[in-house]
Amino acid sequence: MTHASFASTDTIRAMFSVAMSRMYRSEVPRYRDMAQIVAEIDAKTLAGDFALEERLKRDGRFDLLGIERHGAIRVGTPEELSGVRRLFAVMGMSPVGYYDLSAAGVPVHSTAFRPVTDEALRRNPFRIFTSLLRLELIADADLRREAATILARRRIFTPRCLQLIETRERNGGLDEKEAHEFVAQALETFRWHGEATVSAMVYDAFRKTHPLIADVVCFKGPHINHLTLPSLDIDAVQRSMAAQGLNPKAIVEGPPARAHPILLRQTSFRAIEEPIVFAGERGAHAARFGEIEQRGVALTAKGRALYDRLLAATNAAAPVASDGSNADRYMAELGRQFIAFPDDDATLRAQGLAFFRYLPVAESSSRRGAPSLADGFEGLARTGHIRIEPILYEDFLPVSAAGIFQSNLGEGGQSIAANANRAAFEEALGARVVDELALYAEAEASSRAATLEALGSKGADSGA
Ligand code: OOG
Ligand code: NI
Repeated sequence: MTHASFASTDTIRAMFSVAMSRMYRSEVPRYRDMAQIVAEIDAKTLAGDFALEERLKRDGRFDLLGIERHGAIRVGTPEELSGVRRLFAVMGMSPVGYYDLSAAGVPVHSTAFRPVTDEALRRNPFRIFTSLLRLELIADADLRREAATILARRRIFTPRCLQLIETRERNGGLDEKEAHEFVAQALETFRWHGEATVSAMVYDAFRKTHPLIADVVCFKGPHINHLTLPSLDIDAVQRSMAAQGLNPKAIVEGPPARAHPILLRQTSFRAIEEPIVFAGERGAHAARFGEIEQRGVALTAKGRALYDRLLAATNAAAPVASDGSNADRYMAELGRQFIAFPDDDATLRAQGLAFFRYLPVAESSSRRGAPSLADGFEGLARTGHIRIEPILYEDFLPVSAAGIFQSNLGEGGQSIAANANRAAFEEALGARVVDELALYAEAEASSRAATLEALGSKGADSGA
């Protein structure tokens, strides 16, 4: 039950995302440069497409331009993972989805902490992609033990942060003053620390085994490693980043550009080397980068299977070299493969490939007069009484995520065997992850029921 004097979880999340953005912009100057490019290209895109602004305003996305959509952290132990779960719960963020990245050679598994209701997503969509290091996938037993020992010593939450998490768990919410304090305290967990907790020698040993281990184990906490802005034209941002020397990754991850976007396209500028101090010596570590994303319609299990198949075929036919030299060939092959993915809403819907939201059209504005119950749902849609809109994909893609990891971790490290283990992840998390497909299916079904009810034709839903 919520209490009148509690700050809303949406408000706390919005405060947190603003605070994170401010902190990151002050810490990573290149991120400011990227944000500048994104803003310029958004403005240019809007100027060239008047209908776009109206569309964005209608679905609540216009006011969210220029506001971070997500960030990412990597934690080292089950205790840290369950701790961040409790922290994100204060802001109305639940773990959604299980991502196995070992399949792509990265020794982590992950979830996304995010708001789950349409309303909360509209108020502030900020989420944190969170990965748990899997030491059990590392062959060297001595190194594994050493990493575990170092991790067991660190405390990633301030004492006051833990108190406020407990207060919220006990009372069901935080008042406004506590909420402000909570955001300031939570920020400490994700801040960059320029001093490593180990010697340069230990760091190098971890780095050689796998660069991810060095990044997770050798620091005081799970520094935020990137923030991500939405873009209205990700290909233009990619070109502009390259032109301005921001060193973007070789390819845009995800599906190709389409008339009707699906899932999620992402790119990032590569992590920069930053000076750090090891016990006694100076060195450098590359961790932090900036990312942009452009989202499209959420796919059903059937649509997702088709996407996965076409992406795998692309990677088999034209794999991207680690130096990115054959990126053009990859992008051309991607375009060729995805010809097999229908690119209009009617076909996507008719073939059950994507999720849609339904809205009743006011009688006066529908062209065909009063809705007729006998027409059934599809009939009402055909006669313009129901508006059909794509449901936006709010989650992540494991192959894309692995590509983002790899372009920022740098070369080297042992190979990792594929080994998904959702049960172990949920055990560490201390909770089940929410099934993202169930969320989309529920959003579609409830909009359908509400639409029929609004049209006064509950009986018309004969399943047509
Ligand atoms: C997370 C990479 C995944 C995305 O957008 O797919 C991610 C990481 O590098 O820790 O954020
Ligand atoms: Ni990301």
